[in-house]
Amino acid sequence: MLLSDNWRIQQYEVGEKPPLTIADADLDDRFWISASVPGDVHSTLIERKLIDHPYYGHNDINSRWVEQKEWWYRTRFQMDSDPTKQERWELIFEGLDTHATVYVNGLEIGTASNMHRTYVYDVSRVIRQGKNTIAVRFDPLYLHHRDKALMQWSSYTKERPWIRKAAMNYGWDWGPRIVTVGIWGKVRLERHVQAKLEGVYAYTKRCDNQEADIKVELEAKKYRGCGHLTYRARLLDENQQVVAQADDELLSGKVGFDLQVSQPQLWWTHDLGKPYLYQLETVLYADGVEIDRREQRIGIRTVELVLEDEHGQPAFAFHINGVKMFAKGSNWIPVDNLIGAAPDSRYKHLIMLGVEANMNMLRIWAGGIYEKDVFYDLCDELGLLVWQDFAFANALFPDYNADFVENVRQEAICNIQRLRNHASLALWCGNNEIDWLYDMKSSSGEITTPFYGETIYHDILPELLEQLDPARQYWPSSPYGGNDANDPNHGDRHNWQVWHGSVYPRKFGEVPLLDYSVEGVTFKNYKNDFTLFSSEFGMHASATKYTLERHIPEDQFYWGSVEMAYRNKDTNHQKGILLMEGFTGVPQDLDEYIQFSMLTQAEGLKYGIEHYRRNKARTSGSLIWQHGDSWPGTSWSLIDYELLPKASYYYARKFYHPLLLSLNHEPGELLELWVINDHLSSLNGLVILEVYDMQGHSIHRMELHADVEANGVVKLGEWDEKQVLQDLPPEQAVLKLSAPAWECLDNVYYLRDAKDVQLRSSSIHASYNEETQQLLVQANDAVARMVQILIPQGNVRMSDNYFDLLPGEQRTIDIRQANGQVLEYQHITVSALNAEEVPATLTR
Ligand code: BMA
Repeated sequence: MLLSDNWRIQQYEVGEKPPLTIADADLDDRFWISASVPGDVHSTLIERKLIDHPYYGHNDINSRWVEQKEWWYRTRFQMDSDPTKQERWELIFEGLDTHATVYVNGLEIGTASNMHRTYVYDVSRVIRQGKNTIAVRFDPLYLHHRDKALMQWSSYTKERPWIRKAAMNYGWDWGPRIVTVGIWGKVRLERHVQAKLEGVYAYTKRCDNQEADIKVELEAKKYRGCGHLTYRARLLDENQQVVAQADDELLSGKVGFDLQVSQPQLWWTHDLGKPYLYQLETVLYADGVEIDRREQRIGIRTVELVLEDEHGQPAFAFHINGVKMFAKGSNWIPVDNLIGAAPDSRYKHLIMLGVEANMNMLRIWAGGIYEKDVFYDLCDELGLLVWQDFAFANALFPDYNADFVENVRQEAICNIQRLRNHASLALWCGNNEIDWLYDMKSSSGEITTPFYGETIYHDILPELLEQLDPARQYWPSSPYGGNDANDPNHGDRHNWQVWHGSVYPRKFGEVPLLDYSVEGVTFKNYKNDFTLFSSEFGMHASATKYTLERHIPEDQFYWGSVEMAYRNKDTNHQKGILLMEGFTGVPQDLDEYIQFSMLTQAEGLKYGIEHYRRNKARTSGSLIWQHGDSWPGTSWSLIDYELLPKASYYYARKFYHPLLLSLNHEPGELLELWVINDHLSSLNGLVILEVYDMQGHSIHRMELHADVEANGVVKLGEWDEKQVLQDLPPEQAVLKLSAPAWECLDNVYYLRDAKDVQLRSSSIHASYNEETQQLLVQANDAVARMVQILIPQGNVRMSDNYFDLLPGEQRTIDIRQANGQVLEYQHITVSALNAEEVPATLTR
């Protein structure tokens, strides 16, 4: 029974004694505020217009009082009869945020102290026929940390290390402080008789196209007077055909067995194959009568993180079903600051956008949550791998305190058991940046205490995983491995030279250095990075104009306004300016800021990722920081809060395409032409390099025959600028790579930084066909740089945007509104960096 209805909330002051009957069935709560569960207090108050939306202007500050109050939730439910002696009734909270006391019919049944856990309470002796009442009290969090020792390091706030809650709730360098409270997960009432299935764990021991060996471990919990227990497990394919089964006694409550599948359909990431899912159905019987059942989808696949290559050299490469893959993806933060109220559709849109951008891996970053089930279900279905951090980010944690450690242990057990059957789950990782930053901060003298938290990542988590998920690998931190922990020669690496200006190489114990200069923060530094795996890197870009306009007061809508600065939560806003200064030049107004920052981010990521991919013999992955936004800010995201992709997102579709034509070049140096093939079959055909001037005249054309191995990379040749450009000055050249016979995308290059490229003024013509729902865009007079199609509406999808056009070249763009709303095509406008904005004309 799902208990999502009739919830109401009410606030009390700390110390103000609520009525003694507050948790009783007959309390008159008609004047309480009705609330959605799952959800949170802020969302409820927003919905009822009791607070202004915290994402508009500085409103988040006006609702800070919410975190100071004591909040009560209440609901009622009906029981047809009293529980019998044989029955067990469990009240299950999938998410309580955070310090809560739970009452049923006026009796306190337990407490909770961790947002990341599921809490199960036995209420068999408390519930009864007729009306029943649940009441939950949430304490303000300061009551639970104000008497605790402060940690010397805890990024963005000192309050969070003792509180097991999404770290980003307290504010991060891309989001505001909104300390949520409430019932953020589903609430269920479950009935069991005699026994219940407590755990079903299934994993692939080995597999190939001929045969697979699946290991299943079952665990049942028996209650007093339980009969003779047996089980039946069946594996069904997509046509509901049974492909393997097992049944037996379950005397001790625990059993392990193998299921053999002949000619299995393997689960692959979507770029390498089909993410095929079987269904595992497990039924528990007592004296032959069915008493419990579970149905879960599993994938037959192996995923291995290989740390040493075939030559005995260090590696960091995921192998799926024995195939080495290049991980292409991004880092995932919570989809909204108001996590509980975020709809599943938001997950669907963000993950689908990832798939459409050719991503095959998402990393769930440690400062958020262990995601909702919908996230992993979608990744299983759509064929994306998940790198899962445990929820420890950028702080010391009090691992010397037994209660804290026990809380953490239960959190880990709960999430390992919940997630371990997902085909998509590739890796567990202990924390975000803690091992690396502890060393940096103790070297600089900022931390003088021991490494509090170390035992969690180096003892507790690996020990639990060995028992509960032996089939999956564990990596203690990200970044980790080598000397220092951000060493390019071992493990994974976060490249924060670019943007944050951190200086590398560095060794353990050295005082960390920052270089805040154009050269210090430039994305050109990516080319010095021969990492084994780049698990975080990126740079800011503005949100789209629509998103900013929606959340900023009109009189603040200019570059340099207080409100614009408020959208940027990063420390030292100068970094972004320096980055643009080196590439586009410093923007002078808001429109330029939007364009310049988007172009810099898009070209910067392209520059770095094409380098990593050309180097795929050594580098095996790139995960961009960051996928989406949790509020309408300016950040590292590819997709803004209103689910509108930035220029970098459309670039990602190209630079993450499994078949990439890539040019490697620096001013005055040789031009190298590369082909990167992530497909599992070899290719041959013609690759064409064409050089144009800004008026679109063809200056030079080269045709090269390419043979590319499966999952391989090849350099087709190298030439000096003069050979390729003839007499054309490099500032006036546009280069286009194409391979007409292959399923791949054209790639366009300029040979100088955007600020030095000599664009001519271009003009755009755009017409929208209401019948075909397609926009036809054409540039005239000159090459149009970064053509931008705008529609003042959220969640709009286009087949392409932020692209370049040669004069006379036409591009047809499919457009739709992804939430099923009507597309506001009457308001489409199109512009380019070097072309005035024009409205699209309408045709039929
Ligand atoms: C890394 C991440 C995040 C942060 C990002 C941008 O440190 O792990 O903590 O938001 O860089 O600074």
